[in-house]
Amino acid sequence: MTDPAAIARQFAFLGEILSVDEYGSGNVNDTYLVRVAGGQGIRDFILQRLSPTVFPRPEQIMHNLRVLDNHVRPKLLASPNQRWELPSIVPSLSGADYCRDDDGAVWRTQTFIADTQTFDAITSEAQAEEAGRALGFFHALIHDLPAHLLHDTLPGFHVTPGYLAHYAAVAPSPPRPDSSPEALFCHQFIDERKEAGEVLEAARARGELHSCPIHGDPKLTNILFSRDTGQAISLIDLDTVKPGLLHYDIGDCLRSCCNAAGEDVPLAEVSFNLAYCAAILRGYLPQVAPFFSVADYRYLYDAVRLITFELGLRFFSDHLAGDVYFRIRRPGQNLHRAMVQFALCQSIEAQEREIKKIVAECGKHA
Ligand code: GN1
Ligand code: MG
Repeated sequence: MTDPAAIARQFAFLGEILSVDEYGSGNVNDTYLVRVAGGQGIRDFILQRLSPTVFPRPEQIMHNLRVLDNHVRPKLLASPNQRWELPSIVPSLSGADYCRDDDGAVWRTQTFIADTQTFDAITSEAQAEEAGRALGFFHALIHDLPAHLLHDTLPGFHVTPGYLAHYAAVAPSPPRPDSSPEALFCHQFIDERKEAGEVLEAARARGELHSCPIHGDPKLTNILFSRDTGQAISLIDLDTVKPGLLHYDIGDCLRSCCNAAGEDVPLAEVSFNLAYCAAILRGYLPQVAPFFSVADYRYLYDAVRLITFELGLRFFSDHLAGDVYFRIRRPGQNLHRAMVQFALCQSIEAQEREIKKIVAECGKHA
């Protein structure tokens, strides 16, 4: 294991490194907070080792970050009244955007956006509306970014039929007789819904939905809220900014923010909160109205149901495959995470009519 403090010393910080500590709750990369004392006082930075298992071409991620920065920064400078921040890349001592350790893994450093906080669960409609507004603002910022400039850093990401094929390859069929009741539940849950896994890709193939640059991972803990005003002022974790469907993002934001208890909680606490769903769409839709089509509205319910199902499927498949993709902190965690997403999916399905009504109402006012 490479020493993160030794890696931190390879970046061009203007000052003395005071500490390097593990940080955050990400499931994929290794993340550290680097505290530096310099001329302007103490400043924090985020140092990350990009997961080589998940991202086999990490240099493409760094390329995309540069492309994103070049596209977004002039727009932000042109509208100084709108507080929105983008983490900047801190160069290495040799002037590169990243370093490699002895194992070849890529490490990069970005500025930490000061005076902000993240939340594990939404606690008010105002906060939910901010989360939705932030995603919509981000979509508007990147919508005109020419997609051909971006590498596909994670082929197949959010293409549900591909995850179903992976599940079929790792799942014993029929399920092993000694499977736990939880595992049997997951097998059956997936089996009953596998046809629905096509819904967004089929709409894309029919030309109803179109590919455009997206964030890829706009879950609640990737939204930064200002400590002063409570406004959402940044979306971080930009590794999956690449072409996709807006529905992957809005589906993921709704599944994450409307699961009022959070992502790793007892099953009894899981439910999809309709008031937060309405608030998120109230914040989101006006931002994207100029480029959101009638078909885009039509697939919103499908998006939140599908992305929730898909994440459960991804967690369960990884559990079956031996926890090779999502980091676990205790045995069986990916099975439990899958159960949480499937319980949330059931809550979404049970409220289908209400969710569609909310979409229709919010659509009228956007
Ligand atoms: C992973 O690394 P992190 O925690 O931001 C995953 C997302 C999932 C999320 C669930 C590249 O994101 O797709 O929604 O876990 N990222 C990747 O918590 O697979
Ligand atoms: Mg991520």
